[in-house]
Amino acid sequence: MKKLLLFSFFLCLAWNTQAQFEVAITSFEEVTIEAGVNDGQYVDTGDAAAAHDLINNDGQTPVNAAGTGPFPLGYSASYVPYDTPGDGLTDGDFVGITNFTGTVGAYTDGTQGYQFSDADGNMILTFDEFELGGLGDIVLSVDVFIQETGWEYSDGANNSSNDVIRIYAKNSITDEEFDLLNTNGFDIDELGIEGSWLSLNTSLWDGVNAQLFIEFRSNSGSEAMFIDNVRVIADSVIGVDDFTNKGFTIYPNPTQGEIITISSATNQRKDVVVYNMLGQTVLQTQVVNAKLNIGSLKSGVYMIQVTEDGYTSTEKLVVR
Ligand SMILES: [Ca+2]
Ligand SMILES: [Ca+2]
Ligand SMILES: [Ca+2]
Ligand SMILES: [Ca+2]
Repeated sequence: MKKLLLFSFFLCLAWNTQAQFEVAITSFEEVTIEAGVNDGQYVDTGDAAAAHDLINNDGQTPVNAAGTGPFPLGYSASYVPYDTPGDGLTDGDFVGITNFTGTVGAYTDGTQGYQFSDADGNMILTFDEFELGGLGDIVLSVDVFIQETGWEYSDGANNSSNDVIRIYAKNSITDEEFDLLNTNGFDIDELGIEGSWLSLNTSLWDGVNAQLFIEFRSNSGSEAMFIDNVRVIADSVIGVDDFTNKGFTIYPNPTQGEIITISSATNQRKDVVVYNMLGQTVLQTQVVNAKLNIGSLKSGVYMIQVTEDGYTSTEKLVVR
């Protein structure tokens, strides 16, 4: 843990402000919803008394999708019953990717979003892991529309008397969780969050992979929530400007070979340290002829720190 903190600190020093970098985005437009083809109610064919992953059913609204586009972010749904199981999603519910605008008016991006409703238990949407290696000042944002209706206060019990919405990010390394919204212990009716689009956002852990989870516990068709426009954006990237300014270049990067070249304007002796994404040193050496042997590194994302003549800079290194 100590190493990780130190690692984060020096990365902060090395990072420069850049234009925004899009990392992972979904607007729930991966699959086009068409009337009579893949819309209407979703009927779970699994056992409502047992926790299980939900599968897409032919001819029904899809609940899972693989990511598409330049910054793909896929997602998959699962179900966890109440302590005393109810019908779950086996009774047919309006959940999954949707173009229904009767409640929300319009989506915040595009023509589709994702709906949760009447889970008679817990419906959970798990998003693909965000790859954040080499990136900093990361922001996760989610647009949410919570239907205006009468919700029930939650005392934390996993039963049909409790309605809970929880949207949170999880650090893939430490398992630390951070809530964007958690109505447990509250009555949604009293939070002033119903009936309009809310844009929730939070900073994520620099350089560390993370995941988004959305959990929905409800027992009524009038209790619905819509999600759209999930975005992970980075505002900075490791010292590109420093490398450019000092004439530092590392190539090839990404690399598939055993030798990379680290050149600079003055080409003096360089101290090189390579860290893995846990901040652990995996290679430490001096480079005198601009050639660095990285044959000992497994495939993955690393940080390479180069010091020459008292000047230090850090860059992401991808080994394939
Ligand atoms: Ca959308
Ligand atoms: Ca249901
Ligand atoms: Ca209400
Ligand atoms: Ca309820």
